[in-house]
Amino acid sequence: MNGLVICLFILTCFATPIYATPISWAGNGHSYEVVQDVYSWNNARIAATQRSYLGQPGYLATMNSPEENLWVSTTFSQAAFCHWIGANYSYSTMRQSWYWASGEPWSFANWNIGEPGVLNGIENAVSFTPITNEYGFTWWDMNGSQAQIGYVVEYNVPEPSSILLLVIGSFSIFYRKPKSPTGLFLFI
Ligand SMILES: [Ca+2]
Repeated sequence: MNGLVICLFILTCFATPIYATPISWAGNGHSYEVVQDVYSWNNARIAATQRSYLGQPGYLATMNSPEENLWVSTTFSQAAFCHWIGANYSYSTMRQSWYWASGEPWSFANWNIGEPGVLNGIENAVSFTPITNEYGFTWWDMNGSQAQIGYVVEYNVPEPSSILLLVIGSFSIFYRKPKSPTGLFLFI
């Protein structure tokens, strides 16, 4: 699928919103952002690992469930379609299958109708399409050496509420009120 041509055409028709910071999904506590830069799949993969958020390195996003795919699609909407995600195809005789570059198990796919084409070893990388179904953006397999208009990054960072609870918990462990001579805590 020559998705790049289609994506560039669609982008001329729609303004895409930009998000300043990654956004957290309560479903797994991970944070996500879209980066609009014209990269091949492998260069996008490298660029994603060089980004960081709250001290955690990024990686090309993995859609591990219908819920995750739908959340990313609805949260970022037009900013995310036609962007690379972390799926790639291995042509090694040992593997010959789709896999996530992050190493996570392959448990879900949301191919567009007629995909994946694979096309004799040419279409080996995956991007969102502008077409949605009940699980959000469907996927194209594309020639990973060609450029796509951006990529989606995922970070394994806790939700902000979890970080706050961790800080409060740590503070309560290290902070103890002084005891009175009778052994009771002084409430001052
Ligand atoms: Ca994921």
